[in-house]
Amino acid sequence: MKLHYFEGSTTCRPIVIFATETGQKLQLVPVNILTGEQTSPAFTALNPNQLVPVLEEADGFSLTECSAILKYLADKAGHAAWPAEPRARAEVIARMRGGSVSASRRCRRSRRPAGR
Ligand SMILES: N[C@@H](CCC(=O)N[C@@H](CS)C(=O)NCC(=O)O)C(=O)O
Repeated sequence: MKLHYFEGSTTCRPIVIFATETGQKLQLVPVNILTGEQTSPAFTALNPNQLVPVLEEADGFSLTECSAILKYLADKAGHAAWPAEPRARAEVIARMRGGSVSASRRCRRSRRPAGR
């Protein structure tokens, strides 16, 4: 699997950590969001929203959104972090939604020029 990612991204890092923890090999494909590589035609074809992370399988299946990618990886690994029991699963969704929003905000803030 390929992960299109940016080294300093708070939405990419959890995926790299979780894949490592669950023994899933990722081929890391750097996308420099500071120089605008996320707006290239090739990357835009992968994610029209022009955001990392994007996970890409060898058969062409691709997935955006950090929390969706984490759940997909947990399903593939049969990991308890993504439980089948409805209430436990709903709690994971609630916690991940909060984490994703604040991580994404932190990421955008860190890219803003000083003083803005
Ligand atoms: N909701 C998305 C947010 C992804 C996101 O904000 N990615 C940032 C890096 S942390 C990005 O690619 N920014 C590029 C840009 O703003 O042009 C997710 O959770 O995956």
